[in-house]
Amino acid sequence: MIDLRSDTVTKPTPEMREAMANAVVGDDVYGEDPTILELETYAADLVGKEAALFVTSGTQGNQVAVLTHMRQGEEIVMDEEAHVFLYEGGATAALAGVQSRTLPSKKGQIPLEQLAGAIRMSDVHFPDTGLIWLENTHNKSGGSVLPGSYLANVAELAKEHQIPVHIDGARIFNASVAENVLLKDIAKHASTVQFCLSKGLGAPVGSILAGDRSFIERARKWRKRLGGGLRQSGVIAAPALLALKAGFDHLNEDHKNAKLLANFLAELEGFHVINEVQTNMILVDTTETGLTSEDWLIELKSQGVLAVPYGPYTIRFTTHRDLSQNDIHHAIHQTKKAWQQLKG
Ligand code: TLP
Repeated sequence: MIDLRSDTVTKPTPEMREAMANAVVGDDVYGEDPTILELETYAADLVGKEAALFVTSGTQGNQVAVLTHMRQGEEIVMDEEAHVFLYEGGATAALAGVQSRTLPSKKGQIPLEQLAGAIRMSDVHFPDTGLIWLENTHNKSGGSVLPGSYLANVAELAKEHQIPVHIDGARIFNASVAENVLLKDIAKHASTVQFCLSKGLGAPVGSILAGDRSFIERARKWRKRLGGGLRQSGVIAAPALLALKAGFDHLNEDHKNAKLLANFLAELEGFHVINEVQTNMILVDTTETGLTSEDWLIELKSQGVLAVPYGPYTIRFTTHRDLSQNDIHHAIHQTKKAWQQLKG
């Protein structure tokens, strides 16, 4: 099987497994796990923040951020296709009791006038705007990168209104590599950033939430309340630390592979690649084939290729570090077979 469902499907490398076996550990709830402490310090430095917290997942990192930044009844401004709005089970409402103000965006970029217009005035009738949310890369539009100029403009607006900005940087490494900018230069536009260790980097578990020291101390308490205070978690921090220290230039390969696959898919009659492939995702619209994404996914699976539906007529393909260029050539070959089967 060539698994293009997500970059979350990677398996730890032999080196990562060795690091897990040899990890020096302690009880992290007592703040005594040296490997976790090293990972948190390393990660904070990488994104230019004072402190960082290891969390179990991107979702937990995002939700701890919301809980720490906000109070019940406040409002978050975000784009209507944000992962936190679409794919986190309504957690912001269920856990933090906050309201989401969702606005249309182009590839994750809400036009600035609309963003400014959504910030609430002080009035007894209105919720207070407690947070502005950005996602980089932007998943639903196919891994789009938010330009530095846009981040800077949002940061300026937020500063003017004294509202914190959070970046859901589940794939911030892809953004950094695609634009050739330092992580720090992306993260500097936000008060807090969440990034995933278990996506492009290939670590098996975990994410990081980074921000200033006092924020991270309060976040630590929220993580505990959510059951995310782990004990000898150095065993899962060790492979992540290894992955971070090894650097992430290898993501360029994933991006090249995505372009290779996209070029092929665009040539299949009735398939339309609807995103500009900037990182590791390809979105294909199948409407013109007269078949739904589910129809295609069933046939693709029987040919040994896995992908996910991103709408009734949209398929997402995602490249990652467990797929070589040869695997992509094989996926192309098998996709051709699927096409011949259904349309040939
Ligand atoms: N995204 C997953 C699915 O949930 C859609 C994927 O396969 O892309 N923020 C962003 C931008 C994400 O893409 C994801 C995962 C998360 C947060 C949540 O991370 P986890 O899965 O670690 O909770």
